[in-house]
Amino acid sequence: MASYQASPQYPSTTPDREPSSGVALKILALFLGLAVGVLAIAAVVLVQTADDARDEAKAATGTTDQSAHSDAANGAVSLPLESFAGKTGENAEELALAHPATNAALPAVPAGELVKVQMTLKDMVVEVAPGVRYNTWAFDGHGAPGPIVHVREGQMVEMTLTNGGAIPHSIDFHAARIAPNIAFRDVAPGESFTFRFRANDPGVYMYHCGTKPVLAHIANGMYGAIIVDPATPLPKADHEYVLVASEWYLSGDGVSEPASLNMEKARAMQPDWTTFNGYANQYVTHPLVADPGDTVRFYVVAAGPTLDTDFHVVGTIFDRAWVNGDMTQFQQGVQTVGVPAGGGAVFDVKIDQPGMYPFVSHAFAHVDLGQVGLLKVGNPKGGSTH
Ligand SMILES: [Cu+2]
Repeated sequence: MASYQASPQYPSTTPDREPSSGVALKILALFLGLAVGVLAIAAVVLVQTADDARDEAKAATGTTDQSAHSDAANGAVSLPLESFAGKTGENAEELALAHPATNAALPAVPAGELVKVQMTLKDMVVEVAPGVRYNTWAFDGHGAPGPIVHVREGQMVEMTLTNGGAIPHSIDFHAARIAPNIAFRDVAPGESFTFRFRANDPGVYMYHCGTKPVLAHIANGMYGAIIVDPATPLPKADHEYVLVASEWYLSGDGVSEPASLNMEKARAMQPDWTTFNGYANQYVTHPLVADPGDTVRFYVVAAGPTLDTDFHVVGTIFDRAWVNGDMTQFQQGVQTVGVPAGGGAVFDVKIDQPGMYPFVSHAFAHVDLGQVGLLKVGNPKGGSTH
């Protein structure tokens, strides 16, 4: 089990203090100096005494019980934190096979000028890894991430959030230019709220609950992707997949009973699981598919709540990468692109040779924790290498 060693908090910034014996020695030295008139000798003694005092003070800083007990009120974190990484239910392979993968396919853009989006927030249990259940605040019918919203530049989005949960929630669309205190306001339990924004900025964006503490609301599953197609379409792609990367911080292993959020782990950025589309390794068990020679487009959003995703497809190079979701230009021939928490990017790969091509966050601790999938090109023989 990975865990941090308990470590002392930052060393005290209090200046070194001379112990009382130092003060006594000072007086003694002064007395002696006055008595014998050998001030030079006394000065040498004082310097040595001060050095000793500093050493003592440093030693004391290192050995004093500076306990790292948490103080929830000021956000401090108590280390070590117990990790449940890799703890699945028994027969994990069977459970993974039985768990249907989240549909990553980009849905079509709705017709018309106005796109109505309705989401109902619900307190619900979802599975985040084989046999690992978690108490989310998530979107009814979807879990986490929420539904993929796909519109075209210039369309009006009408968002209605219905709060079917127990506490206030809200929804913040990064694709909108709108006063957040009005549009992204808290919606009380049992209430609905509707606002509109025009999607004038093409890109791939995150949406999420913005209710405080936002760290908790995102960590509990309140996030998703909104894709705004540019008015001038991107080059044709044969497959378009949406991957929302996120991490999970568990209060227990989630096997015997559903886990909830461990806020200390969230603050310490020590996730138990990291995922694409909410479930560890789901596209390893149920790969995304393409035919040789197809152009495959990935829309990647890093939902966090805190960690970035370093997107990379093993065995190929991005033919086009719209970095940071800047749809006005793409980079060519790049290997790995950082997608910041709260950001998005678009990637094209064209793979001619049949095979199993892993897509990962190349920050490889994330792969160990579940942020990896496979793109199956053609009908290859043999398994994957990662
Ligand atoms: Cu919320």
